Amino acid sequence: MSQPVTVTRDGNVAIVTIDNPPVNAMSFHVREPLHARLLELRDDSSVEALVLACAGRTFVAGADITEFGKPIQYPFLPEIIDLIETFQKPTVAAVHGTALGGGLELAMGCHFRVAEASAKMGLPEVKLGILPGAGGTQRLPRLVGPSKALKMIVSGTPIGAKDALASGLVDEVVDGDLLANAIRFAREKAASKATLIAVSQRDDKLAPVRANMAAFDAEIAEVLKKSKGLDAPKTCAQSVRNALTMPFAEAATAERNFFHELVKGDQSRAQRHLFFAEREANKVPGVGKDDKPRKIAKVGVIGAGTMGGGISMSFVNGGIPVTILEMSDEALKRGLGVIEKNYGISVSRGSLTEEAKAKRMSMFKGTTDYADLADCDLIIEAVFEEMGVKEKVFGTLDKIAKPGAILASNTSYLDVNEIAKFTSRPQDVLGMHFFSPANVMKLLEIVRGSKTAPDVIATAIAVGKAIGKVPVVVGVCHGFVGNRMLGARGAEAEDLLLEGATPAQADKVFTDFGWPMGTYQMWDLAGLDIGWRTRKSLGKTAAIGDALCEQGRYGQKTGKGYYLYPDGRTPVSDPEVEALIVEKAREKGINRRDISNEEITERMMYPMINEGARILEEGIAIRSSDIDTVWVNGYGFPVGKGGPMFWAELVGLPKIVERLDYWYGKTGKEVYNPSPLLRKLAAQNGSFADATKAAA
Ligand code: TC6
Repeated sequence: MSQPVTVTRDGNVAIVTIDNPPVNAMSFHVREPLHARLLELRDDSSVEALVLACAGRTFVAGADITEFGKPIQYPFLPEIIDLIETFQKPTVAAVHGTALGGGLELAMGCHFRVAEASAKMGLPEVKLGILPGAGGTQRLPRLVGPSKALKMIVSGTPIGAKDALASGLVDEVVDGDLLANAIRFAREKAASKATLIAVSQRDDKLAPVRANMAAFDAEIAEVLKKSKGLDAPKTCAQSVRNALTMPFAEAATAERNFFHELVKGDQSRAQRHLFFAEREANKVPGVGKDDKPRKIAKVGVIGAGTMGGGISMSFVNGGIPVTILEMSDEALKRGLGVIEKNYGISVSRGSLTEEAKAKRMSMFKGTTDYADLADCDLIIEAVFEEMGVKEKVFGTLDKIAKPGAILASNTSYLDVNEIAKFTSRPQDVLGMHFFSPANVMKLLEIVRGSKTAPDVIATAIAVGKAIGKVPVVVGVCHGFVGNRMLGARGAEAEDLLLEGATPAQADKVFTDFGWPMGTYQMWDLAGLDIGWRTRKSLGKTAAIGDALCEQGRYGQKTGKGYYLYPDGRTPVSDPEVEALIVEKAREKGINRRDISNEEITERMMYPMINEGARILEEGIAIRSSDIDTVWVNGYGFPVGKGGPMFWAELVGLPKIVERLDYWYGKTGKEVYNPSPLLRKLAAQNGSFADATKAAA
């Protein structure tokens, strides 16, 4: 193994190189030698300048997240950065790849930063439920100004080298040899003998803002608008504010204390869990390094409706041209028109230029002829959810698609193994289940059929990541992971109303929990007629849901459903619906009673956990963290609670089983019958992760 920290010399310039693959995280085994070498170099009079660089694909991408929550060993990162600031000779960070979190904090400890044009810099700690704890909230405002620092730290979004140069974060952007340029830069600074000012001592960008704290507080209120329920964004903002109101050392100590508080909290544990969960989801048993992804240069999408259009936009946004097939010229024109309109909205919001819109539109080709899909590497169908329709589509695709083309269904519920049988190449068939709006939602459920080839799974993961999705591989069952659990979550929604809850009360329990909306709001958004049609086809009924549809109340699209929508979007409780609920309860002989918020949680969220446990038990999900990844990225489960399975463990599996048993005893409904796995884990005080390990 190579040394994590080495020192080389180029004349009077010392070059310290960190080499800790894959992303040069600042683990203890880097911090210890780095601290020791820096001490030596600071006091070495033959060294006139220092360059801090990294080997491999990136500059330091942060502290080592795996060390969080454990006792951290000395030397700590803030001490190392403080040590760099004591150098009385120029120190220069040479930044390539991504300087993130503790990595950027390290670079800001240097007097100067030189970056490659492709480099990205940011403080993404907020996404892990923490704040930059090594001076980042203090040094970044001094370099780029408090307003920009506030936005960068609260959003966690990195900026590019050009922006970093313009805002003062870096001093030079280079196109050629980064190290050679950083050495040249360091040598020039040493030769100039100019006074060196540590970043912590700078005040020029703080002073003007200090003069109008009310305006800055208004900026804080604005950036915190989207951070509902999360502690880290608020703490980040507070810490940046401290840069204006406290001396550096005092504010840095406060920052460190905030860090320690946040890192041990449940929200940060949840968000760190999600960080690793997302990466773990790419590791699929039976898919190895030798299963190289196939090349996807051109994609075909069948269906230009809401899903097909959104899927097509996702690929085009990711730089992959798309041929969209529709049944008629009118349908095609309508579909492409909607896509153009959507891009137009982005232009009007300023997130896309007219040129970029024109370029994207030029990457779509519309057709009504299947033969035009013959050169596509991946073809995804997004047509009507009916096996007969899928049979026709896949039978035709089998005839026209080139050998090796991947044939995917965007089905939400249907059996992918059945669909694969409609072709002579089941090894090339899989499910790629996108979530609406497909150009926005990050989740991609990759449904692995019994015959799907490993390299087809590898390709779906690779192309999914390339277009910015979060892929999770799941097995074949009705509704896969997400929709199957969603069904369990909504199973008691009708009865809760009949027994005494109101849509507004139950939905508030959900929004207070951190969901973007509650069940009835979600149904109104999706369209109540969809469930009504399904119920009718299955011979099922739902007293309230059916009655609403019979009155033409299909949800938002008709201006009323469980709620009224006077402005088209915002739900308002409707006394008529409440009267309807009372009437239906009376018809059924149900005495309505007060339903507590706790009961709503137990009867909606615990069955969802139970279904998750069944899914895990059946091997439909590979690991419990995959289920969490599905729910956070596809259904708005609050990140600060880490996904349903992580949250279940916070609540306590014994408690969940006890309450499921209670409701099962009372109602006899199968959704409450605890799965054997859940019961076993609760009895053993075990975790879902243990169950995954045991199964592996
Ligand atoms: C911080 O710095 C706080 C400081 C205050 C201190 C007081 N630690 O994402 P990839 C692993 S907080 C440990 O697939 P990419 C990752 O799990 C930190 N491990 O690669 C994966 O492991 P696997 C602030 C880490 O090229 C492997 O590296 N920094 C860390 O798609 C490859 O990762 C961040 O939040 C880490 N810091 O993207 C940045 N980072 O192969 C977090 C990565 O065993 N990192 N790993 O599965 C990233 O955003 C991305 O990894 C990336 C590279 C953009 C650097």
